[in-house]
Amino acid sequence: MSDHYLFELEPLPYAYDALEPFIDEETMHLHHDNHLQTYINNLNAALSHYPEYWEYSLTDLLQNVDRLPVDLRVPVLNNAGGVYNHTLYFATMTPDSPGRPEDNLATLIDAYFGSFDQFRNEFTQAGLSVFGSGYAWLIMNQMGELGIVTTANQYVPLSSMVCPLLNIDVWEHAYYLKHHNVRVDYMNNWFEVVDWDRVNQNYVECIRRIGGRAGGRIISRYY
Ligand code: MN3
Repeated sequence: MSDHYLFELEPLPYAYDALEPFIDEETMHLHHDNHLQTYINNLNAALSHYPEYWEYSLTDLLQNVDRLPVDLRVPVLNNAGGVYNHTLYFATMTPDSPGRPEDNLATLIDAYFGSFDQFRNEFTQAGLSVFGSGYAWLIMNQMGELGIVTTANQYVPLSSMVCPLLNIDVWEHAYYLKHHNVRVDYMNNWFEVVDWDRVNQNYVECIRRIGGRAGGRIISRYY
């Protein structure tokens, strides 16, 4: 992915059928090649009239949305959000999932949620609570603390104080072909393919980006 305009679709980091039987091949084709491509096309189309933003990364666009020209705000929220959210979603799945976090991340999740099973239960409840289309997220704040949030549509919990580590797309297009309307089955299957190593890398990057004082404390405790 070029990190600014013109944004381009990157291939998946694994084969379309690599997440079978948990996430089906046809869904991955449609989701990546059609849905994500459409967000990229729409974002490029919106930005094409505003060369002054062609150097902006997705993060720059999303963090400065209130300062953009009025005509750009909704297209950026929807489409830069759509690109960011799907890129994270596809990047944090893998056919080689260890099934649960390991090492430092496991320690952190235990510290903030009690246990991985408790985290998994809370995260699943969050995903099920999204009415309509949206996402559930594992996020880190500027204190280095972990939390679970949900968002509607393509909104992103991304700011100078919040950094996303992991998300699950609970729009129906993410699961309807295989799991029909049973979102909990999809979420249970998704947990089998989460790339916890990647989530741990995201945590380290988030500490770098927004970590601040307390982030340093967490780093020195766990790294
Ligand atoms: Mn989607």
